[in-house]
Amino acid sequence: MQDVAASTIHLADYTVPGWLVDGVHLTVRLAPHATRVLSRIAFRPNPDSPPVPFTLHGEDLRLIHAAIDGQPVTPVVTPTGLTCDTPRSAFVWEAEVEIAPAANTALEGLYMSNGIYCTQCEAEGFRKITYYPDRPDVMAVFTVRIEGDTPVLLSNGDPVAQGPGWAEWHDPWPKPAYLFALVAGDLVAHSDSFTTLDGRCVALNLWVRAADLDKCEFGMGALKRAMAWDERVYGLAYDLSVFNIVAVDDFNMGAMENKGLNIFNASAVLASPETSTDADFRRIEAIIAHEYFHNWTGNRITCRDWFQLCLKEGLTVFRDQQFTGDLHGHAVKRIEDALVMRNRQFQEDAGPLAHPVRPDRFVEINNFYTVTVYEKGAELVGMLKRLVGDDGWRAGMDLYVARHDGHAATIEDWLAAFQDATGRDLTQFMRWYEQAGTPRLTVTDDYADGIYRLHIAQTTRATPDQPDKPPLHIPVAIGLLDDTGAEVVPTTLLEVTEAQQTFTFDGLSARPVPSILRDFSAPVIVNRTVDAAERAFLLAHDTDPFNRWDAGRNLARDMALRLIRTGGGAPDPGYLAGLRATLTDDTLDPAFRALVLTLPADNDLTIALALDGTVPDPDLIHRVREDIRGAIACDLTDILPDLYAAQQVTAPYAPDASQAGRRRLGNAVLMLLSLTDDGAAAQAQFDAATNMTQSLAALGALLSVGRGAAAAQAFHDRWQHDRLVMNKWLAIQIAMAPPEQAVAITDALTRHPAFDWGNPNRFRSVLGTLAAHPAGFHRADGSGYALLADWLIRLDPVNPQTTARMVSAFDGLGRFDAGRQVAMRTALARIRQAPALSRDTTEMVNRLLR
Ligand code: 0A1
Ligand code: ZN
Repeated sequence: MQDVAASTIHLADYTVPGWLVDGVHLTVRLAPHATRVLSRIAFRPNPDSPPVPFTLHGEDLRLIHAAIDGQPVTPVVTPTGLTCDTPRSAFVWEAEVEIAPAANTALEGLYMSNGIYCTQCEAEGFRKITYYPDRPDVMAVFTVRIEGDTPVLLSNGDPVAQGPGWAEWHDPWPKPAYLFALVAGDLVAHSDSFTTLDGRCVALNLWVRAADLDKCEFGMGALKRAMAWDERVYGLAYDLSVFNIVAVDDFNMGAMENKGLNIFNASAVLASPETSTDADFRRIEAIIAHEYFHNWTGNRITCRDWFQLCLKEGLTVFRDQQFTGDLHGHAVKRIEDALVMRNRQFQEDAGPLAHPVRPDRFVEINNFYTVTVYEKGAELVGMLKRLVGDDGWRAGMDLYVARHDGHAATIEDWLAAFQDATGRDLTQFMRWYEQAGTPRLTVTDDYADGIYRLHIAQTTRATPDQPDKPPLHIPVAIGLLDDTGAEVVPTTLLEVTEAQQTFTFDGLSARPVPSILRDFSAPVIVNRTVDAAERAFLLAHDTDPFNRWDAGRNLARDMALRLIRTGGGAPDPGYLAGLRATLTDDTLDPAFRALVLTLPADNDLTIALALDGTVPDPDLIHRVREDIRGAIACDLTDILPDLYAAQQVTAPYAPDASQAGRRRLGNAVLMLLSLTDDGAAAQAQFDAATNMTQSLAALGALLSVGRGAAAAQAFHDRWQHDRLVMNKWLAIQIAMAPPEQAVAITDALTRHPAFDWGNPNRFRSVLGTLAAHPAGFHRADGSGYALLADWLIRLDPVNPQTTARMVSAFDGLGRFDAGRQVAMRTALARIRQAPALSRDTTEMVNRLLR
């Protein structure tokens, strides 16, 4: 195990770079086992820095030679970089190094995926390509020459020249090394173009393997929609003559925003109705937009240091959420984003891995690409927008871009732009970036003599390293309804800044029904004792769609928690009646109705129990959820067949919101129908399906009632040559497995010929799906933990990043009963003892076990 404490990096220790780069010339001579990288870099001392020795980052490089101003030098080389005596004035550094992309299984730096050379440099991968000051506040103009015998040779920026076996690229926009990219391979392009608002024609290419050319059209359309949206909404246009996207099979994350050359996990860009679900289409569009939006929020304005990761990620997620909402409807999108927060981010906040949106220390920054930095980071941006209003938001964004274009910025810079543009004091708001944990608002109310008062108290529990939590500046949107559902006070933003505060509304003729935290206006938990009748009233009448949905979810949640606490029982008639009324209300968007039908996730219930001091029992939680599903299926048996039939789409498949919403509701109903018809409707749908949404949903429904064997085999036989579809085939068998069989099924699938565990998508489809199956993973006998640990120990030397991310599956540590705690600790201790455990995984295990 490594000495991690010694290598912890602290935000407080930031110092400006000692040397700046005026220009970079790279020549890359490609060969699978011996690629040569020649660099020529113009350095000058940073006038803002005291004199410091010249050091460059570098890892896994074989230095062939180095020179300064043409004179050979012999630097001192260490496993993490080199130092060298240099003049105290500007000079040109030259180096030649050798690397072995074919042996790079970590998928960081230059590596090979199915014969295609590609790079991943965020966060600190460039140092595996050549010696360089690999930090985001060193920005430089890059010129790149690639030499190789593949038909396509790509890098950032604009193409300069090319000939047989070589190509040159020049990126005029100064950038940090993490945005460098190179791709070379036997690829073909789906091409198109986009004309910017100021009339420039941009060539667009989506580069794929020839067999995937029929899966590019949707992604290209998504890119063009994103380009037009960013111009229209933010006045931000693309800034090069060409925008290239490349699909690769082996990739640790979804995609990467390299300047002018985005590299995508194939699963995040390739789409066709036969092989992709509606959810895939939506996700692909959002990721393409996300990476494109980074061109301004991340690339033109980048981060000063990696502690500021949320500066680009929170803002860019917020922008992609806005984009999806604008295109497909805000209500459903807001509910989905809130579900991610509640089911995943609140869990992270409540466990040993809790960290602020802007962390102040790390060992390995790759471990901080989290739901807290990304999704909670986006929530902070959304709260800021609510606080400054739409005009203030645009003024602040414009000022932020004008001030920091071409520079590396901080969260302080970000908030200062809004403070200066709007005059609002954001000092207290800054705490959101520094303070981990989910605030809890306790809300009570009273009414007398026409005056209604809301009392709001805020608390945030201690999190690792942060025992005390001063109050936050929380925008709480509320509305007040009368007993017919009419708004007596329309949506109003309350600004909660104190530990306890009272808000008064006068002139009311009767006690109103409050609708609190409308549109999920802040990432907080609201504690308010509300009876089922009031919840049912809001489910029927709330004028805020988010809170209308939330009323139904709270009804279900209160009921589930009650049944869990009492060990079982019958569901509330009030809940079932509310559900019936909502599902049969054809004025409501089917996607919204599908969301109302979705029960609170196991994770959500687990956290609620743990926060209230009850030790959650994963088996019981699962059983109660299943019992409720069974009761719903029984109670609604008279309406389900018609409801299902009404959602069937006869028009040719389109992944639009209208069709997708109907399929979503239809498939949610199908899951219930299967409980009462032994899977007959699901089998019929499976047999007739002409698109992946219908086919996969039917397979899932069949598997969920133990009738999926034949369908699973048929699905396998049809799709065994399609790597992306086979990921779905692997995952769904585990996701739908009964808890007591999930580990055995996972284990069996790891022996299936399709399980190529070095491929991150495959690994996640199998082990990641087990980790996301709460009752399957948290088996009382510890078998789920043991199986995951076995595989993580095997994966770590091959791919530390993916291993470390998946170790977070153990973050229930501290939440469950003593037996499970011991089993989790045993599994983690085994991982910790693995020989030469990576720094990535070591940090995660240590944070979990501290
Ligand atoms: N910046 C990318 C995500 C990303 C992050 C890290 C990676 O490798 C460690 C790869 C991609 C995004 O936000 O889309
Ligand atoms: Zn991003």
